[in-house]
Amino acid sequence: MTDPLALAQSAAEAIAKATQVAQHDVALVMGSGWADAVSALGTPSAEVAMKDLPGFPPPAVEGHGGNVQSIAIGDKRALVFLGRTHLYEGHGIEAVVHGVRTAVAAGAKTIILTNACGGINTEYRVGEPVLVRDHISFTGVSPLAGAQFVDLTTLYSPRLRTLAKEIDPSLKEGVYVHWRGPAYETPAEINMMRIVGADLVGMSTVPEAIAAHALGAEVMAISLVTNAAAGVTGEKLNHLEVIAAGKAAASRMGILLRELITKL
Ligand code: 8IG
Repeated sequence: MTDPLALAQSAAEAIAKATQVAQHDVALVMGSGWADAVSALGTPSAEVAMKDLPGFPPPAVEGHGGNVQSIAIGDKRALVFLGRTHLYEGHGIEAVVHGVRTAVAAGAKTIILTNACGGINTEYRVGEPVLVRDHISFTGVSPLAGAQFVDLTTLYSPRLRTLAKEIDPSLKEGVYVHWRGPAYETPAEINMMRIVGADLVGMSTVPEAIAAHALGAEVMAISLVTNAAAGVTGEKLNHLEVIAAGKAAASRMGILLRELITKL
């Protein structure tokens, strides 16, 4: 088996060649619902398909593979990942964190992770972006192996959260639970999550945050609440609702991300 960091290094070299950008400063991983926010970031100078880069697993749906864009934002160079791999796809934890490891190998010192999630905290409205303050792993799957006892006290950078709240003082914060899926939770599971202190629940972000932090990157994560979690409202969960909430919030989120990157 190839060493995961060597594989990330070769993917980073392929990105440098395809984009003609030797080093990127910041990387963004765009979750479902966030794709429309990308147009507010700027015009990409180059785009490369993940399937043409070493180490990225095949797309979940043929013809709907992810891609990576290079975008100049102020005096920063951003690497934008449109699409990610989730634990529930079954490609293993190394595939889930390959994108962020590639981003760090490409030079990124800051990693901004976005996702769509369910709201457990009833103070959140559908379509509201919420900063991740901390997480709870309900998968227990770590991207790290061996005696790497990485401290996670400030995993979600207090500095970046402060910066985001300076730009948008209405931003709330919350604790995100990582759920393997692909099935959503039962109402009883959501009730358990609320009792242990969770505000948001989704199927991504946590392994990527840990892997990026372990490599020394500064991490921010921001969740778009696209549905009330199971049992919260009595309504059933609906994937179309998720997509509609993302479209409605896209320009607000894109402007926030752009401002944040110019102030890094
Ligand atoms: I979008 O309610 C989205 N992703 N686990 N639960 C979990 N993941 C989600 C949810 C949700 N909504």
